[in-house]
Amino acid sequence: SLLWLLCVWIRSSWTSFLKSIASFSGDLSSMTAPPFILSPVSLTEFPAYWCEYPDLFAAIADGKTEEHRALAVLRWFISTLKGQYTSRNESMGSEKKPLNPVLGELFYGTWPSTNTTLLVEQVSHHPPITAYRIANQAKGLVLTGHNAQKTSFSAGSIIVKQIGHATLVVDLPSGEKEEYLITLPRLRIDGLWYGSPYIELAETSYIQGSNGWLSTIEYKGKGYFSGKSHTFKAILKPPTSDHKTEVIEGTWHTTSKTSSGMTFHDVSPPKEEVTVKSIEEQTEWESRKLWGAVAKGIREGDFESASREKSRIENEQRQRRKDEAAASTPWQLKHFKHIESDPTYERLGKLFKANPPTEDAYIFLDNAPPA
Ligand code: CLR
Repeated sequence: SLLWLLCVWIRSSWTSFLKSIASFSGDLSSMTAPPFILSPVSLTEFPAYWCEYPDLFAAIADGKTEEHRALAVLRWFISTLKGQYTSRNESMGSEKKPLNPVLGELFYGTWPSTNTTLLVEQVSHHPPITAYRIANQAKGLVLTGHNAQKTSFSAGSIIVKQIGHATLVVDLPSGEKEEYLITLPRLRIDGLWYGSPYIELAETSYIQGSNGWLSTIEYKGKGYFSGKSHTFKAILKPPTSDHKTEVIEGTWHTTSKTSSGMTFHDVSPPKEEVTVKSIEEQTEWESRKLWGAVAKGIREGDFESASREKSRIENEQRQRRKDEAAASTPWQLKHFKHIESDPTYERLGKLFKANPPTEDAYIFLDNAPPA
């Protein structure tokens, strides 16, 4: 029957997709995936996951002591993980391949409840690198970061090493600045053989405060120390022995507790998704406008027009790069400036022996568009 043929086709295109992953390491974004695994959302939208609980972000500024603020940073960070790593499974049934942003692609948003703003720019296409800035001006909070991925294949899973880091700057009422360096966990994409990929986090990530407080977050999945998926253990270590170490355990997509049994984080309340201008109000470089036709094709199952529109965008980009080369006028970033080594990363990274010891960064040019 027709259904049988369809199943056979899906299996064979999925199998050949898996084979192409297995024989490959590097940049997954450039790989062609079968249509049923395509997401209509561009990677430039992903930094919005950092602030889907804008109150928890804002609460960092209300911490009266270094310890309270370090705990608030950790609580906010853990509370972003569910959105970052499980939300495609929730909204689309499995992890999907996001649209690969073009150089210069932009994504702007706000969280009106707390007057928090988001600005994202695709700062490199090859390899894909996304830079972002999230600010709550009234609270004196700014998160700046960039991310890229290195992928490899191991024991049936895709391993994604996240490259890049984020820094959070807190303007204290005293006029001093407190900084936090945030590193990112390693991802494993499992469930590939069943055609329903999902993410598990692995290894360790860190949050180092300039006040000396250090969070070490260890991630485990099914079959490790608890047997449960999405398990983590965070240890918040004080700079001196005047304070005690906090240990927090739980599953990041639900809740966690401190060692005294108090609830530490709970992501069951509804999240606040980022608010974005309507497509009609967006410029040609803004993600949802730029990918509008492709996204429509994917959403409606019209993969022919999706792939036609995608080729049109990619050809346009290739032509643009050729023209730039011919005129010797390389593409200029709009909101960020690239620096080879980030002094904040080096200074704070030293405190926990960050690996690598130095990383590049993208500095915000302080030119957000008017709201
Ligand atoms: C991007 C930065 C975000 C967290 C995040 C979540 C999901 C990751 C994504 C990052 C990078 C791209 C990614 C994606 C999951 C799947 C996708 C690794 C790290 C790859 C390119 C697509 C693989 C295709 C399979 C679904 C078969 O803060």
